[in-house]
Amino acid sequence: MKSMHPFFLFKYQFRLLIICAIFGLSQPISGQNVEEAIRLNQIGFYPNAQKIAVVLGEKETAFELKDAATGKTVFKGKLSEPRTNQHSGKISRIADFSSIRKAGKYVVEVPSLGKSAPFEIKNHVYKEVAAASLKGFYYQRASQELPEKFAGKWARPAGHPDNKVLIHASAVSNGRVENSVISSTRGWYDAGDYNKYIVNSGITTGTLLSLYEDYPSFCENFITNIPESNNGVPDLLDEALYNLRWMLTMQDPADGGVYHKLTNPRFDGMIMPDACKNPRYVVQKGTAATLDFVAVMAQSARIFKNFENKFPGLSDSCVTAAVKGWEWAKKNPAVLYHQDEMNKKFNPDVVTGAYGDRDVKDEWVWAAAEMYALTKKQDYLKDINFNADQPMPLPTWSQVKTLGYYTMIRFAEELKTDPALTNSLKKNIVAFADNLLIDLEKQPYHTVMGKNAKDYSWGSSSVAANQGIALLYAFKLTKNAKYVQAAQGNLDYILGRNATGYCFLTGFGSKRVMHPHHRPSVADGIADPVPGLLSGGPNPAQQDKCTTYTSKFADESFTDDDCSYASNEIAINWNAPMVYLSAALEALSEMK
Ligand code: 9MR
Ligand code: 9MR
Repeated sequence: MKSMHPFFLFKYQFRLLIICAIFGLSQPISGQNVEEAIRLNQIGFYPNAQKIAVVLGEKETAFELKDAATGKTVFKGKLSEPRTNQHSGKISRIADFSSIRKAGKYVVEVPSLGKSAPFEIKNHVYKEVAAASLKGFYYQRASQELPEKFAGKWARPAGHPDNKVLIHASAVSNGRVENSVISSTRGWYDAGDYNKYIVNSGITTGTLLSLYEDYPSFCENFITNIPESNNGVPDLLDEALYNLRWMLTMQDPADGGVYHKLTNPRFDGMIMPDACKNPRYVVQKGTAATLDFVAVMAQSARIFKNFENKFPGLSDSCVTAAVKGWEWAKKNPAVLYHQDEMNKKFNPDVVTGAYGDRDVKDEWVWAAAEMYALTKKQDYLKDINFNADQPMPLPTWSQVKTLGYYTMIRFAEELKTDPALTNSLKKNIVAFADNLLIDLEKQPYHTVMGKNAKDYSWGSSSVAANQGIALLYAFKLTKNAKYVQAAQGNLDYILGRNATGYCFLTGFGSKRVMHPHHRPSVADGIADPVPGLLSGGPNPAQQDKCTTYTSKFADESFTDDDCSYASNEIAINWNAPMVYLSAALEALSEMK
């Protein structure tokens, strides 16, 4: 366009605009035109599952299902009545092709619009999604080289050895003076940053271990190609153990309290792990960290008891750690982590992720439930209020009560728990699920996710996944398949049937997340981001102030830009429920 007269330039741009307008939302993806006004799970569906696509707009009333290779029409259907989106006011209709069960590769076509992303109908359709999500944790490993054999083109040298971590002034204790050195290697990086936070590690590890306890036989063949594969232990447990070994180092041997986090004073730059050289500290012990630690150690003790021959003494070490942690918490029932307060008293200032929980009642519930399940001692439940008469909160890093419910239910029979308590917890889980299901058929994307604008909080993809998990527990309790269908709907949401049109798991889908706020993905010079990581998803608060958001509507407030830590970071506590949901659906599909 060298030296074009301004008038022609204007005309040229105008023509471009018209062309764009004609082709509307379509954009070429993986070599074909995919109509973005048609939204669906870009991976696919089980043969007997509910199969739904969403068609944006009011005008169209019919759709076709076509064989992706031959273009042959296999089904013609009518779109539903229009639905109005409560967040954006946009109108859409539902295309339901659940009756098609034949395995194959298909597209949905709305004649005047175009074709959807291609997808499959087949058994084990989420096998790769589930395995990649678990493999995502391998890529988050600190202190370890990732060789090509396991990491493919994302191979990288080890970063953050963490064998010389400093005791922060806030963390001094008997035998550990300020700036003395401890070793605290391994563990997973928390997220797009490289720090390691016990509170967030707790819910993450607990969620993964619960998948193992809920679907043990599925986990036997849940394979991710990690260095420990073939050691006779499920990969899921090997992966969890990588983090568990780090967690064990975070307990102060002097008194059993657990450091809140292992961190740089400030975030590393957007550089590779091995390029990071800043000193790292363990900071202040706290009750939330200690109780989350106790819960995970108790659960691990239970699980690794059955692997005594592989890991001699591990289970006992976990018991000891859990008991010591519990005793510390008893003496320190509500020591909160106030980062700003801490920084007023101690140097250096620490400004990385705070995970500053203001209420530890729920951590008490979770830890008590796990200790009780481990020891069968009623004592642990003394003074613990399960508050089953109040609405059940969805698990998040700051709210873990429901993890305690899940464990109490899982072991109710074995523990001969008071039926009054068990029944109240069961009722609460089912009530939570029923509440999610209200008005499902009015939802623009036909998902329980997003009914409430509050679902679009920081890390909203994990809200979808955790709702899915709660629904699967409701299914276990009632055997009513409607709960599995709704859980599946939330996986459909994550994999593309949502208001952004993105498949939120890196490495998957036709409309992919390419620029997560994830330091290795930004710094490694490889176009594709590290795979198997769940992007946070829409978050209308837009705390990152990135300028590339294109919408303020709650369900659209997402930008695939690495500036966006508020909508497009990845995090271990979001990946874990993604692993659970996709793997549990696979496990359940095998049982039918
Ligand atoms: O990279 C950091 C990310 O992991 C956190 O979630 C986020 C919020 O705490 O902060 C990111 O770091 C940014 C910092 O807060 C402000 N300066 C720019 C940093 C990198 O984008
Ligand atoms: O997931 C956390 C979210 O609930 C908080 O609102 C947010 C701001 O404090 O921090 C999120 O956690 C980040 C953590 O602080 C640092 N590592 C990255 C985490 C995910 O963005």
